[in-house]
Amino acid sequence: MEKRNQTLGEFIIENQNSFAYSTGELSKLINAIRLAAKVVNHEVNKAGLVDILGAVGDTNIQGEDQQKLDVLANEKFIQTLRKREIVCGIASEEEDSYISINSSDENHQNKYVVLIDPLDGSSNIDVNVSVGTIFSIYRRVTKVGTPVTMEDFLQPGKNQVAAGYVVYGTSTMLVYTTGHGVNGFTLNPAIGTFYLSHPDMRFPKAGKIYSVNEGNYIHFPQGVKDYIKYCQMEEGNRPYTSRYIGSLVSDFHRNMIKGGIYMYPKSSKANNGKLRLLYECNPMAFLAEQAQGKASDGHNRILDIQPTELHQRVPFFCGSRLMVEKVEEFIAEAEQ
Ligand code: P6P
Repeated sequence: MEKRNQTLGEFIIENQNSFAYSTGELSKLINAIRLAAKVVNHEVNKAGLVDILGAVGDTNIQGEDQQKLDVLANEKFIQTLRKREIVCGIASEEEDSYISINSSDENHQNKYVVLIDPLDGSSNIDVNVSVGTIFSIYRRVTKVGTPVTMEDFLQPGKNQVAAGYVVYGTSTMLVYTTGHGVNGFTLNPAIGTFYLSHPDMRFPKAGKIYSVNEGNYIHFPQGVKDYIKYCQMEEGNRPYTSRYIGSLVSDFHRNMIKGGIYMYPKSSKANNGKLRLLYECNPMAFLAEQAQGKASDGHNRILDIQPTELHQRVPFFCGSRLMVEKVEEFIAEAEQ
């Protein structure tokens, strides 16, 4: 029987034994993310009313203007995760390097590292367009009880034990996977509870929506240009529909429900594209594959890429499997 209206808390408990290494810590970690999501949701929803819109006048390591809400979301997630004695390290888009968290209890050694994009799409904040939080969870690979090292963070995406996002949209949803499918929970703001609203989410195998910033068209590789023209041709079930919100989480979420492909290709302006492998592409790729979709850099499976730097960027093609395979065909053909 489908358990709609099951709360996120009930769902976590019921599925705890399916988690890899089910020692209850991963459940506590997902619960911590749930709490931080509610706190950030509260701030995002009132952003227009209090002085947290706009930029802080500082830039992050990406050289991007930090929005006040970016900084606030970053602080809330780090604070919540740090307090719960579950993680031994955190990496964030908003932090130059990773944060090492030593357990205050020498008998309880934390085993998980979390990588987050605390508020993705923040350029949309001041224009009231949806934004999101993306998270990615690994077990550490270095010796438990010792301080984390960069090696704990530079793991290929296929090692993730959990990943998900929060989309602060017309409603606030938390969507995540622990490697056993993808489930979506909608927040009832009146009582602050997430309810299972989208069980077992799947990408439709094909779709008719393509999401890409076509303002960069002339800078794209030829194969990507050819695919975009293919999407626009009057042929069969085409032309497709172009939808681009400028917020990865929102474009991904819509495409997973309706079918579609999201693309952030490399270009002559950005040789590795814009999206970061560790805390944007890997978690979204894990979700995509768990939802029967696909995620590649145009040639290789995202989850197989061995990271070399914390903030490295990769070209990103993600969504309905047949659409990702089609753009890969165009890219390969153009490179022959
Ligand atoms: P552009 C937001 O900054 C983000 O990382 C994604 O959420 C979004 O899809 C993309 O960048 C938008 O980038 O260059 O098209 O404005």
